[in-house]
Amino acid sequence: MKRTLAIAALLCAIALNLHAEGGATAGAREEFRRSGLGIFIHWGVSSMLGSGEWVMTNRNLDYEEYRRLAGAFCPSGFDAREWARDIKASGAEYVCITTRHHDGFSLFKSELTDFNMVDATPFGRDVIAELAEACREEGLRLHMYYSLIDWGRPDAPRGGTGRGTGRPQWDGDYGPYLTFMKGQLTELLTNYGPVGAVWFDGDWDMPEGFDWKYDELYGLIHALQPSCLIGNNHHLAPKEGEDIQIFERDLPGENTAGYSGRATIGSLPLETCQTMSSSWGYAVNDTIYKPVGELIRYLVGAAGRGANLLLNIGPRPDGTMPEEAVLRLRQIGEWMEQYGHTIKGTCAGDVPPRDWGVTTRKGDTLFVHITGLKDSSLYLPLSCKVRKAVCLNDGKEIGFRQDRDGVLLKLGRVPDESDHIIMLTTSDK
Ligand code: JFZ
Repeated sequence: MKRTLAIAALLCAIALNLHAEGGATAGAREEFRRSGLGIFIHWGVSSMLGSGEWVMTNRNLDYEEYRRLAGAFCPSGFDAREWARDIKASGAEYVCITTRHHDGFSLFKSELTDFNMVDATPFGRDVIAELAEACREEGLRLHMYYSLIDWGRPDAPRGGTGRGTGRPQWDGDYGPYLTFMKGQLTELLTNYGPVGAVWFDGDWDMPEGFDWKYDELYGLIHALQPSCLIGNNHHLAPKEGEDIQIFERDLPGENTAGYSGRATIGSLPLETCQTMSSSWGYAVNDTIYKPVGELIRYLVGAAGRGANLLLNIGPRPDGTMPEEAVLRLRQIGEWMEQYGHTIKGTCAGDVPPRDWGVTTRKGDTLFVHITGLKDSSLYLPLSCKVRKAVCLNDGKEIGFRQDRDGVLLKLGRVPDESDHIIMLTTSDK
């Protein structure tokens, strides 16, 4: 009896502990944390207008006329396998795609609205089904962006955006729209195999205090796929039921884009999303892409803050990815091939982010990522002992001098690579 009790108590303690650490999503959270890089895709009928994914509200397009765009959406160059291969080549571990953005267009077959890829377009193919299959083949996890906002549905909450699309007045009853979203989420989590994460967006559109009933939405997701992660781009501290914390156009701790001022960093796995060019969704004149060195520094900067980078591409209306984007995927991939192990599976390192760069740690190895230094030596405050220092860019050992408070690295020259990496083997003092 005593033994049974003890075992029961132990099981209970394990269950409680599991719950505190993420319960059924604990494993998926850790896998996510180790991922380093994901690729974001913004694509839909809005891509056809070539002015970004906010074109419907930015230009006050009529909601009924907008739906007719779908009748011309026939992306003859769409090839999910090519997307997945190009993405895989970057070293990314997952893909997050807009299954439905604020304009309300669903990229997947849905019984709950005709405004979807299969029923409303001459293309008639389920893009999400094809991408899910291609991702499985390439070993990429699939994440689903899902908008809470809908600028075309009369029953969707009327927030700060989408006010000029001609929809009839909202009656204030959230029930029918909530039912619609639950129906769609059920489709998404039932018809496409394992979903790595659902990525909500649009919370910020309604006045503070509006109840989106996350308990019901999140509960449904975890009931359908217990290990599916939930993230929400609400720019606030994580809410109950969420598995990851999302930052937008900012590295955790920064607030350059003005979105992250209220987001205190919690203990959940972190992700920050950023564009390769300026726009999320395809824009004809959005041709200036960030140099690959800048993207690598952003990726490294995220890793040094314990975050994954979700790097965006806006495919063209014909379904192809801009060459500039494909080139960068390849270049990032070449870098990852050599140095991916210095960010994937690491945690933020001993030295907090500095102007010169960041640190990441894996076991007894500390990686020093020097991304902006105009000196040939660098002093690091450290409480551990350094046994060995190797420059990964040329494989050579470098000199160092240790004192009570840290170590002076003698780099031998002023670093000029996108990321000059020094690998330190450390031990306790
Ligand atoms: C959101 C979307 O609106 C955007 O289209 C894109 O999908 C991006 C990844 O996420 O961006 C936001 C989020 C919040 C605000 C503005 C844009 N905001 O608070 O004003």
